[in-house]
Order: sequence, then structure tokens, then C-alpha cells
Amino acid sequence: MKPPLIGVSTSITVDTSPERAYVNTAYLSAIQAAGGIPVLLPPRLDGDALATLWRRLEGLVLTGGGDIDPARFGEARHAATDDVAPARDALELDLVHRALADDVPLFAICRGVQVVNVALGGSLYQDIAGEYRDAADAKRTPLRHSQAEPRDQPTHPVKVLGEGTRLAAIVGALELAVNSMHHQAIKTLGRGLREVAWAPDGIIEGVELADGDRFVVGVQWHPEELVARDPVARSLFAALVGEARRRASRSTRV
Ligand SMILES: [Mn+2]
Repeated sequence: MKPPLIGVSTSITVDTSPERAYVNTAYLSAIQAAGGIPVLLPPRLDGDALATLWRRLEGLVLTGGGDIDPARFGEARHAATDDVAPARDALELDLVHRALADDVPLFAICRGVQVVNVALGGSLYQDIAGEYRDAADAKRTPLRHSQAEPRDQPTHPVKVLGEGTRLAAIVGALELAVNSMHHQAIKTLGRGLREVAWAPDGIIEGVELADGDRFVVGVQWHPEELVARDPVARSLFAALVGEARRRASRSTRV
């Protein structure tokens, strides 16, 4: 069976010349190791070109990166909001709707979770350290979610909801040790999403579509950095590629 083509969103440099599109190769290696073929998506792809490439893809990974323009969820910009790339936001928000409309398996990582949430009408804490403490239960002090440790080192635990969740079925555990490289997080949940994992401070670390037949899974941590040492991280990429392969085998798309 042919390996499935997995679209991978790319970052765009902000305020540098020359402008560059880029992605951490850890995402690409993780997809390849799971049996998929990563296809880098240019951040300004649109129109017929996007539609043409989209028809070829059997899965989608939304990668980590800079902050989403808070205007996308109706908020003014927080002082800590950084690295906003409107062209990237536009493409990725569009891709979420395409994935939902065409039932293409979607695995969202870090910023990707936030993109899925905003695409479905949710909002974000623009800065966990600055906003979460104020907004949530005053007894809850947020953990350090922007780790200084190496990227492949887990720094906080995550609890996974066991009852009928796709995430628990994939990872086969209800408690995980994860890395953490985000300063934003979900505030209000987007339509149709379900919270399925949390850090001990209550920050949402995993979401999936409540409609369990569709593969839309998002994690706030970075499994692509953990695949060498962590079977749980590999299981997430294996699940995506497996779904993409099943989709490809029954696809009527040309
Ligand atoms: Mn975290």
C-alpha cells in the first residue's frame, strides 16, 4: 500500500529579511518514521493551487510556532503576544475547515491546537503566566509551561481522560510525562471540541473532536521531539498515519 501524503504546515519568519518559510525537521522525521510522506505546505498557498494540493493529501499536521493574531478571536493584542504571521494564520485556519469538511485526519501540535480551537470559534490565553492566574481559580498558580530544559525532556505530567476518548485509546495511558514549550493555551473551547487532557494546573493539554468518528486530535506538548525515547509519542504519529492510510485506501479523490 502506498504511504500516505501528510501535509505539514510551515512557519514564516517575521520581521527578517529575506523572509523564509521553515519547519523543524523533527516533525518530518516523526511522520516518516511512522510511514507517512511529509509534504511541506507553503504558508502563502491559496486559491486553486491550495485546492489542487489539498486534494492529494491524506492527512494533515498543524505544527507549532508563533502566536495567532488575537484579532482572530476578537481580542486586543497582549504585550506578550509574539511572532504573529497573518499569512500563516489564514492558511492554517482554512486548512482546519478543509480537514473537517473532507474528513481528512488532522493531528494538531502546540500552536496547532490553538489554531483548531480558534478556527472553531474558541479563544486563547495569550500569555499563561500573565493571564491564567488572573482568570482562573485564584488558588491555581500555573506551572512553568515554557521549559528551559532540552526540548526532548518531559517537564510536567498530563492527565488523559479515559472515558471513550481517542487520545486515551491511542496512547494507552491516563497519565503522561510531556515536554512543554507554549506560553499560550485554550481559554474557551471551540465548537465541537472536547477537552481530553490537562496539566495539573488545569491548562488544557489535549483536545479532540467530540464526534469520535473523525480523527481530529490535538496536543499542547511536542511529541515530535519525544519520538526517539517515548513510545507514546510514536503512537500519536502512528495513529495519524494509520488513519491517513485508511482514508487513502477508501478515497474517491483523484
Ligand atoms: Mn504544558
